[in-house]
Amino acid sequence: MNTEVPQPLSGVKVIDFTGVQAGPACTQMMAWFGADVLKVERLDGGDVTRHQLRDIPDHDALYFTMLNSNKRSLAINTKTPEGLAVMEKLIREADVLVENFAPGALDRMGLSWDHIHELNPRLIFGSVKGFNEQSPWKDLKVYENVAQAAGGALSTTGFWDGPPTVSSAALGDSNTGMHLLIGILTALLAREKTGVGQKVSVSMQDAVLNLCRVKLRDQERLEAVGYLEEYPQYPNTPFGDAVPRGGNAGGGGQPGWVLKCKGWQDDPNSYIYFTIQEQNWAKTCEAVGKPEWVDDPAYSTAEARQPHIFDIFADIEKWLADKTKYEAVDILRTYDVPCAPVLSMKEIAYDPALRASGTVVEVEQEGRGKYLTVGSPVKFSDFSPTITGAPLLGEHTIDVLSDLGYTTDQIAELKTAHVI
Ligand code: CAO
Repeated sequence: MNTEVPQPLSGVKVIDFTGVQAGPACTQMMAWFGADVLKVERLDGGDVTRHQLRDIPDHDALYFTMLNSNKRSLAINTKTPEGLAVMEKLIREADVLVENFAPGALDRMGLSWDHIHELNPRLIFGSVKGFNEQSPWKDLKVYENVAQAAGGALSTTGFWDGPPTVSSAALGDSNTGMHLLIGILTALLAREKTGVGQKVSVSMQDAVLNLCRVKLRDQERLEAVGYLEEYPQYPNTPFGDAVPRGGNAGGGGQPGWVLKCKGWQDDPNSYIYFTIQEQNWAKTCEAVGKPEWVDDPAYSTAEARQPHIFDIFADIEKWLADKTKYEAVDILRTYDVPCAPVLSMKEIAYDPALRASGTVVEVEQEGRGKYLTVGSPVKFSDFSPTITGAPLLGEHTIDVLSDLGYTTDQIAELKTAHVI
């Protein structure tokens, strides 16, 4: 790493008027990459995640610390004229303002996009809502699973004989934050050319759908031909008129499934994900001890395999029965079979390689001590993000107001008036 290179986003001033997960995930990544991110929070407890699911009484919850590292905190009542005046001063000096309040909350506070743009035409305004402006549901408050329901993830996840199922991956929250980050960085580049900032909006429904595009592909295929040959339903169960839930089937042209390994009876994660790569069929047969499958017409093409794909997987499970998931992957990798052990969160937390790469990091947090969190999944050749602790509520209030030109007396008055 070249330590002389400044952090990529150094000098970018971000007002982080966000809460819960979608907005904070976006601004946290900006902070990791060097932006000066100031979290603006309510006086009464700040971001709700400070209090939710606490593991240590009287200390900010991991939910908060894991989404707000590398930031500063200003605690202020922005619904007072004095608090609004502080926000307006901050907006005049900032490059980016990000918010994810309920629809209309910022307008009610006196901070409409028109007003923000007037205060600082260069500022980029990033906004997350559950639904986009054209949606009949645009007034709804939205959390993660609501977005997964509306974005197509729920109806297509799970097993065909069970209910729609949520994903544990934050498709609605962090994923939307990442989309917003792409939009904000794009708008920052556009500003280099135009000198003017713009509003960047991402809805959670749209961001979920963007990740479910293969299911929209399948809907079109279904309407065209009436079946989806890579789904477990094919060819024995009739398809309806909408994409069904496909269990653990592979999403592309390569069939795959979750297969049991040695010890599955006692260990809920003793499984691998196994993929049959069409171009690797001969080596796959060799790997699982079935060389006779290579040229057998009942097995040698994807089309021939599909009607009895679960018998094939059952045979492969017999081969896996005396191998742990790690032993199995170690063998299969030598035959170029795309596969991985199903890792528990415990295995991930203690994985030395994820620690070495900075994907999982230990961070020192005031009052809490060391805790584990995710580091940057994005790796740069000239820069390595350092993850630091999250701010205490209002930890930087005095510093921020002093920097804005408020005198000690004025700050004391704001305190007396319960503005800060
Ligand atoms: N000072 C004074 N008031 C403040 C403030 C501050 N510093 N910060 C926020 N507020 C006010 C807001 O203006 C709002 O006031 P009004 O409702 O009177 O206008 C109020 O606090 C509550 O805002 P909120 O948006 O946080 O409302 P909520 O907690 O009821 O809803 C959520 C939370 C997430 C459902 C909603 O914000 C939402 O739908 N956001 C958009 C979608 C989204 O990002 N969801 C992802 C959440 S991650 O799972």
